Formats: sequence, structure tokens, C-alpha cells
Amino acid sequence: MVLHDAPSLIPFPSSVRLGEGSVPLGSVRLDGDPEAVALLRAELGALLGADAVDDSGGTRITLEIDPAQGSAEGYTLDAGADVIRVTGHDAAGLFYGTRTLLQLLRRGERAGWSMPEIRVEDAPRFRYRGVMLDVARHFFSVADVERWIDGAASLKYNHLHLHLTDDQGWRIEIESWPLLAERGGASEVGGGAGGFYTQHQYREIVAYAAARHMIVVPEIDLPGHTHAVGVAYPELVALPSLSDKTITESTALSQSLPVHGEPYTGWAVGHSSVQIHDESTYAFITDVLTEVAALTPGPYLHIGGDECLGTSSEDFALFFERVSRIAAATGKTPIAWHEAGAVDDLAEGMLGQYWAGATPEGAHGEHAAHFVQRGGALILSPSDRAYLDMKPHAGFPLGLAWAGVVPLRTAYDWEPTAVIDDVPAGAILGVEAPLWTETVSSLADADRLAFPRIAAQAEIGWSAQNGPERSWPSFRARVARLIPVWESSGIAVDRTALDDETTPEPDGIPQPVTAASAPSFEETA
Ligand code: TNX
Repeated sequence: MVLHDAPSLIPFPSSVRLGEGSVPLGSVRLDGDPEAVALLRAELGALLGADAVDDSGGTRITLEIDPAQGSAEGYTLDAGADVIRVTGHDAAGLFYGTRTLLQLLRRGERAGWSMPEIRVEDAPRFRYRGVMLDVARHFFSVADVERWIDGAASLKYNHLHLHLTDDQGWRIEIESWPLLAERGGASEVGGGAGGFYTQHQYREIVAYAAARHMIVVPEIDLPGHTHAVGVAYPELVALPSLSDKTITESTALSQSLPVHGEPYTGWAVGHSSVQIHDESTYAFITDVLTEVAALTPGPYLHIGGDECLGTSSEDFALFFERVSRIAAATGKTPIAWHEAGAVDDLAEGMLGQYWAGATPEGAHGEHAAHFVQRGGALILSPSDRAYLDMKPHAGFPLGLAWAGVVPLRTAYDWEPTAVIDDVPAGAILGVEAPLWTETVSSLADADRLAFPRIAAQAEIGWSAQNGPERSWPSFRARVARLIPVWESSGIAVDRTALDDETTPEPDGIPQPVTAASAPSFEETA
């Protein structure tokens, strides 16, 4: 059953009891865990006005950690007459409780800011809830990445996968191989200037994410997607392997073909590889992965492995058997795209990231399952559901459509434990929503492709399969009410996402609900 007065929370919590009244927030004071208080004070100050958060009066907001309550990343939120209490099982749980609190804020015409009287008990379904930003096809500034983190953290995502290297640009300073960033970073799709993060800037991103309980997962894509390495150090990279498909598609798009040692600015994939039979390649990779691991407090190091279309399966196996162990030797758990599961002797315990369809065809499912057979686990990013860069409808100006057009309803319609045959549910670490940026050159464009579909993957990753409100009609109604909230925080949203859908009203008569007809942030009180 859909509760029509269910609060507009995404992802929907494990349990919600809504009271009758509302809690005024015209003036609040915060106490409790210093870190959580500092962050929420700044956020409430920006929303309610600095004067409203002056610690002198009004509604008391208490933020506490109590490991005796709930489970990992879980929290309870109790909003009564004039006290709001958020208790996290751990610091992450407390942070998520404050995300729920922020989603509950409403501004009434006369009454000003308030939230409903409510009791929420909540904890996530999956440990890994990721978003990916491809900063290689187009470069995004530190400030842009921080805004992206804010949007994802508000939906309780806890991992940010940064796709740091690809044919079109190398985005992270490596001190032992300085030309990678200096030369390999000075390009992007479409011919723009590109850019890279200094190690100092990268640490800033990692720290900003950590303060919002997001772990950064760096990806150095190998052995393919390495054309930019050859712009910096031509001897490390093989000559481009130009398939008929690459030639036809590049011609159709009026994009130049890759030329060894020169910047590449088109969209083609699968034409590059490091020199698999040169020892110097492995010295280079050891240096790079060691530096990236040292910049990474999180447990994971993504080493790519996708779309090596010009590489023989023998060479691919030779490479991955060795490089998966070089990655593991840094002390991190390596992650690879699921194609690497074709390799028999992968380092044990690696994670596979599955990107083919929600109904696997060919060997994709087997390759993914191989990671589990080797003692690892899976992150699921089915491209026809979870890829944020697929067009949400055919005429959408941004995005690609190779995995299909993915409307919001399709994005919401999949079950992580039902994708890969013959793996136990416990081997599904979680889900990730990737945004590739061939067609995305600004944060506003990234947002417009991501929102609201990013909310679908957030709910799939967090909310129990049979939890309350875990249905399309409820989700859709909650999205409609959150669109103005996202917009008021500066996020560009695809307002057409709900246009072709209808939802049953309480009296059973289906009514079209469009983002345009959704209430504004002010009117949702
Ligand atoms: C496939 S799926 C890629 C990327 C592209 C993306 C575009 C996968 C692991 N790799 O190289 O950017 O499609 O949607």
C-alpha cells in the first residue's frame, strides 16, 4: 500500500512513524557530536539563515553517537514538540540521520521553516552505495567534484568512484612520472584544455568526501583506455588498434582517429593498450599504483580492465594476473570491471564491477561470477538500469544510448541479487551508478543526466527490497516532491523525467504527475 502522506524521503527508511504535528525551526540550537554539529550548523545556517542557528533558543537538535543502538551506518531520528534527537550507531549513521532531517525540512508561507513530528529508524541494505564520475573524458574542477559529492551524500551514497584516467586525459599528478598529468592531462573530449588534480588537490577531495562519509575509490584504467599515457610517455603505449567500428563511428561523428603520441579528443573506446610485453610497463604501473594507494585512505583501488578490444585474451590474462597482484601488494583491495573475470588466475579477493545488462547475455554473467569464486564480491552497475549517462528518453540532448534509453522507471526497476546467477546474495557488496562524460562538459549537465535517476539507485542501494514505500508509485511521488528541493539547492534536474507517467490517486483515478506540476519547495509545508 502506498501511504499518500508518506514523507518525501529518498532513500525511504526502514521504518517511519509520522506524528500529527510539526516542529518549528524558525530558531534552533544544536548540541552533541562536534563534527556532526559543525556540519549541520553550517547547512542549516545556509537554509534557515545564520540568525536562526544562534544557539540561544527555539528547537533543540541533539546529535549523538550510540554504538549500542542499531547497526552499521544506521540511525534513529525523533522529532517531537520542541526537541529533535538524532542518534547514529556510528558517525556515518549520525550523518545519514542528518541527511534525513534535511530532507524533511519544509517552508510554509506563514509558519516559516518546520519539519513534521516523526520517528524514523533506519539502516542501509548494502554496504557499498557508489556513484562514479568520469573526470577523464571531461575534466571537473575540485569545486565541481565537491558539489557532486554533496548531491550524492544527500542520498546516502557512501562511495565516490573517480574514473581518473582514460584515452582523452590523465587527471592525477604522479610525482614519479610527472608528464602523465602535465602532458597527458592537457586534453579532453572536444578539444578543451582538460586539467588534472595535484596530489594536494586530490587529498582535498578525499577529505571533503570523508567529512561526508564518502570513501573515494580511485580508478587507473588499465591496460586499455591508456592513449593519454602515450601522449606523455609514447614508449609505454602500443600503436592504436583501429577497428572497422572505430573508423565508421568516428567518421559518422566527424571525430579524428587516435594518433599515437598525440592527444585524442573523440569518443571511441577500445583502441589503446599499454605495452603488455615490456618490463618497463610493470615498473611504471607499480609506481603509479603505489602513489595512488598512498593518496587513498579507503580500502579500494580500481584498475579498470574494460574494453580492451585490440588485446588478445592471452595478453589480457598475462597482464591482469600480474597487475591484479601489483595492485593487491599496495595493501588495497583491487576492483576491476567484470571483463577481468575472464582471467583464470586473478588475485584472490578482488571485487568485480558488473556493467553489462540487468539480464546478462553471453559470458558477462560468468565473468562476473568468477570474482566471487575467487573469494571476492560484486558491485553492480547494470548499464541498462544504473548508467547515469544513458539518455533518459530518446530526444534528450545529453548522454549516449548504447545500452538503451533509460527512463526513471526503468532505472528504478531492478533487483541487485537477481542479476548474476549462481552467486549468493551475500556476495553482492552493493550498487554503483556511473556517469561517463563523453557528452557532459559541465556540472549542470552532469546533474541533469543524474537527477532524478541517481535517486533510484540510492533507494535500490539503501532501502530493503520489501521495505515500506519501496514501490514505483511511491518513489515517483516522492521524486516529484523532491525535485524542487534539489533545485533550490542549486542542482539542475531533468524536469521531464516524470512527464509520461501517471500515478493512481487515493480515489483510484490515475492523475498525471509532472515535475512542472509538482509543488514548489515553498508549498510543500
Ligand atoms: C562504456 S562500460 C565504458 C566507458 C564509456 C561508457 C559510455 C565500461 C566499463 N566502459 O569507457 O565511457 O561505456 O557509456
